[in-house]
Amino acid sequence: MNAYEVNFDGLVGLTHNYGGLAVGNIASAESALTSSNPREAALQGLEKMKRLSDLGIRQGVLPPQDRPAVSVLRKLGFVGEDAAVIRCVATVAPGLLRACSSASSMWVANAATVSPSADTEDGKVHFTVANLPSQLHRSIEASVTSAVLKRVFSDERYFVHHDPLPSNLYFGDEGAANHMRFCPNHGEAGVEVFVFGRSASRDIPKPLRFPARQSLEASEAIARLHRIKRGKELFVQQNPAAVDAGAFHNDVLAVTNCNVLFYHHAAYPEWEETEAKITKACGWPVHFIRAGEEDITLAEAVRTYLFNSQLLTLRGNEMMILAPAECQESDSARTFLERIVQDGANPIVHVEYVNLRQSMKNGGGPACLRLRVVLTEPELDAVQKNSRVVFDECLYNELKAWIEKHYRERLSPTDLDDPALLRESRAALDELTTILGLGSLYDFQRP
Ligand code: SUG
Repeated sequence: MNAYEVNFDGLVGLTHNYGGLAVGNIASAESALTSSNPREAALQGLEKMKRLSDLGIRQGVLPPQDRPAVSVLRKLGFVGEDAAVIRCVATVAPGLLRACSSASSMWVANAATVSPSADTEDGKVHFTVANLPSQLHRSIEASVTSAVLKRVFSDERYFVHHDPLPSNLYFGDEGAANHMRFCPNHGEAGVEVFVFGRSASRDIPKPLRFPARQSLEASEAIARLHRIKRGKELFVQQNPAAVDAGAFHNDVLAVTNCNVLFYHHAAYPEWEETEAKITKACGWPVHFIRAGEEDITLAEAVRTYLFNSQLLTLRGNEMMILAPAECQESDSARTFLERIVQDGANPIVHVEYVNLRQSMKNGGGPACLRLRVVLTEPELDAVQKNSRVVFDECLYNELKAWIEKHYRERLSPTDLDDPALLRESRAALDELTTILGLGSLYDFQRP
């Protein structure tokens, strides 16, 4: 059946800041406690959506979460008016205020794992919201993410929503960032590759320096829940050495689109074996575009996020790469990309660069900011009937004006105790739910 890959991007939230919260994420650690520009961050993300939409690629948008998460702070014993809660936590536990203020829900590649209807036994699109237990600030995203996805993909004839897995490191699940899909084209049955960093129950190599976030047990559970067609799921381990070099998610070093895998050879411990497994499971020819250490070092790949580029189908089988601007400034990344485009043996015909520096400073590149959802015509219609999250020029203009009206131009982690930030954020989100046609979504919107 004909189907589109729709990239749903997370809008950057009003509290975008550099709290240095993400362990194993080198950019986040390096930016820790510097000042951010939330307005610029949100506009950079919006311009990416517009560019892809202008290229004829289907684009959607998902709203940010309500931050600071006062409801979480209340569960931890802070009491009084919202402003009092924030003042108190800022004094006694500033790290907790930072965790509850992160705008990390923008990286919607970690929102959920999604299996298109062509891949599943029941012919429905399956969603499992990621529980993200390895980082406190991310573990508090799951409930609102569930509410958002259930609202956007609400038609039960087409969409199945699974609860997040039990919130424990045993079932640590990071969503689509550790999931890849191969297919002859988007509408045909594919092979889903679940990439894990460690096992909670089996004795396999693990990183020594940084945590591996995704567990094999979580990946196996999701493959079962999604009822992936027999023999069409694969489990592949991330290279522990790559996790230790800062590749905290698979998508830091690898990206697929249809029959192409673009990756750094250090992503997997045994790349030859990984390619052979994928080739066998697919049964159709796969282009492996593999960079070796001689092309770009692992450290430079992590610094530039070359493999966190978006790999997108343009028309027919032609594809493009949307790479972070940091790649254009890196001789090895840029040279490698130029070589790919010149090589007629692969379907990639075009490279573009995108400025996402505000997000990149927290370790979030182009691919982190989007959740891919492959939808057939009737499935896409069902989404469009229900809300206004599918991008067009008019929505772009409204969102741009909304960002310019509400977002601050400078925010430092020490500003998070300002109760005005909570008020500003809520006023903006309240307006946003109207723009996106989502109704009341957040706790603060309910009596
Ligand atoms: O979970 N950064 C995110 C970046 C997520 C990138 N996503 C993918 N690779 N798909 C993370 O590490 C930093 C937040 C802070 O430090 O305030 C952060 O959470």
